[in-house]
This record gives sequence, structure tokens and C-alpha cells, in this order.
Amino acid sequence: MKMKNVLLLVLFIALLGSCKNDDVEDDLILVPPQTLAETSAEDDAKIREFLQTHFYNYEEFDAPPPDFDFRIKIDSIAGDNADKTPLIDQMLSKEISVSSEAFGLDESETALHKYYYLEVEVGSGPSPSVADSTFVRYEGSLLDGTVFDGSLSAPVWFDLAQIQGPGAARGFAEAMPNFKTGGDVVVNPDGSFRVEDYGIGLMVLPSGLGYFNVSRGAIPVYAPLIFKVDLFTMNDTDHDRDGIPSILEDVDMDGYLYNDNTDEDQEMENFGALFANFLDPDDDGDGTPTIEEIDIDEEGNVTFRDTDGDQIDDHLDSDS
Ligand SMILES: [Ca+2]
Ligand SMILES: [Ca+2]
Ligand SMILES: [Ca+2]
Ligand SMILES: [Ca+2]
Repeated sequence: MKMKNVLLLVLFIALLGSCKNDDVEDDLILVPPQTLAETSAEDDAKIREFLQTHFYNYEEFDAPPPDFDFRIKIDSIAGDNADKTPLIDQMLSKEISVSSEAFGLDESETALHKYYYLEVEVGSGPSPSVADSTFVRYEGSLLDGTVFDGSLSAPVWFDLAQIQGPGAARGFAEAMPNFKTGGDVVVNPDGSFRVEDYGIGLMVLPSGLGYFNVSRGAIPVYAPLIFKVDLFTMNDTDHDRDGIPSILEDVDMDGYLYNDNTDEDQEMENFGALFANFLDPDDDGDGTPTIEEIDIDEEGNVTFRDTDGDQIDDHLDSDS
């Protein structure tokens, strides 16, 4: 009896040991894991120090020189620039709750994360929602100025709903609704295009709204991120084509699209996978597609039905 226990224990340790070795070899992460809460606080201290010691070319934006390119430039407050207004006096901030599930962490926790943003130029168009698709020019950098990504010559479409999900820099999607798009997009015969009065924004994100414990290219683990963004235009989205705009599938209206899944229990049983409502064409899993359980008028406005009068709309009600 005693022998058996010892054997089991040895086996268990051997298994644990081999798992650990594999992990280290696979992703080469040698730093000890950190919690969201402690990292969020550390990041905020780093970000605030950065914002206190840096400024952007606000004077050029206030009185643009003839050949000004309307690009944000950030520099240290020192020497000739010792009298500049620091970013901390100009940027606004918002807080977002982040769950450790998004990063597959062992320790379950939810922690508030503060990001900073500045609307450098206010666009003349509407603001996107966190579910919209946006046409942007952008540059991403670290606090030390290292540029890790960008698309300055050719703008790109970014699906904010996807960026809000796991594996992407969620804060990019969260901060974008603080900015506005520009006027109509005018495409020239040579394929180039022009957008008047587009929005220009700056965002600084803690690592929990970035890639957190994952190193990507030049981005180390636990790295706060800076994004400069030119926001040209946007499209509304309906990811699952069920007739309901994706932003209206945020049922609990908390601004997060991935925690609304009406038929979650059933999905796990039937498919072994989960589809949040904005990615699910049959939201209540009753076999009738959502698009047949709602009404859409000629102008595209969506209204919901409640046939059995139980205060649950038909497309979210598996028994009607
Ligand atoms: Ca939600
Ligand atoms: Ca679902
Ligand atoms: Ca849906
Ligand atoms: Ca249904």
C-alpha cells in the first residue's frame, strides 16, 4: 500500500516535470507569470510616467505649417522642448474590466484596466461602435519608441469586433469609438482616394488591453502599447448575417460582444464549441434561424417579437 502511493507520487512529479519543460521549449517564455491586477497597476505607473515626460506636436496641429503631414509625433520633454505641455495634461482615460479567460490564465480573475486616449483632430463623420469595421491608417509602438507594426502608406480595414476578442489588442477596438470618421471617401481615377476631415487619434493601452503574456514580433510580454490612428471611414457589421447588426447582439449592453451567448449550454453539448450571439445565426439554438424570428422593415430597421409575452424576444427564446 505504501509502495503504491510512492510510485504514484513519483509518476505525478515526472508528468508535471515533463509538462513544464515542454512549455518552456514551446513558447520560450522564461518570465514568471503575472496576474492581471498587478500588471495593470504596474503598466499604469509606466504609462503615467511616459505621459508626464512626453508631448506631441500639438503646436503644429494648432497652426499647421504649409507642408504639414498631420502625423502625430511624440518627443521627450527636455532641452529645447522643456516647456511643452505633457501628454498627461491632454489625454483622457477610461476603464475596462478584463477577464483572465481572454488570456487562458490559470488563475481566474477580473481586473480593471485604464487606457488613455486623445482626439487630436475631430473627424466630421460619426464614431464607430466597438462592433464596426473601420478603414484606418495606423502605427503601433512601444513606450520606448520602437515601432512594431503599422500601415501608413496603404490604409487597412480592421474589424473591431474581432480585435475585441481573444488573441488581439482589445484596447484598439475599445478606444476607437472615442474617435470620429471623416467625410465621404472620394476615389480618384488612379485608385488613390481622398477623405476630408478624417479623425486623428492617439491611444495608450496597458498590456492587459494588448497582448499581455504573449510576445509578438518586437512586442515583449507585458508591454503597454501606443497606437496613432487616422480614422477614415467605417461600415456597420452583421457578422453572422442574421439580420441583427452585431452591436445589437451585445444583449447585456456592457460593450463586450463575447459574453453574450444565449444558447451556451446547448452549444457545448451539441457542437463542443461556443458561438457568441454576434457570430451565431440561430441565437437561441431552437432550429429556427434568427432572421426568421425578427422583423426588418424596408429601411432596414429591426424590431423584435415576443409571441408568448414572457418578455424574452423570440430569437432569444428557445420555446417560442
Ligand atoms: Ca456583452
Ligand atoms: Ca450561441
Ligand atoms: Ca446572432
Ligand atoms: Ca432561433
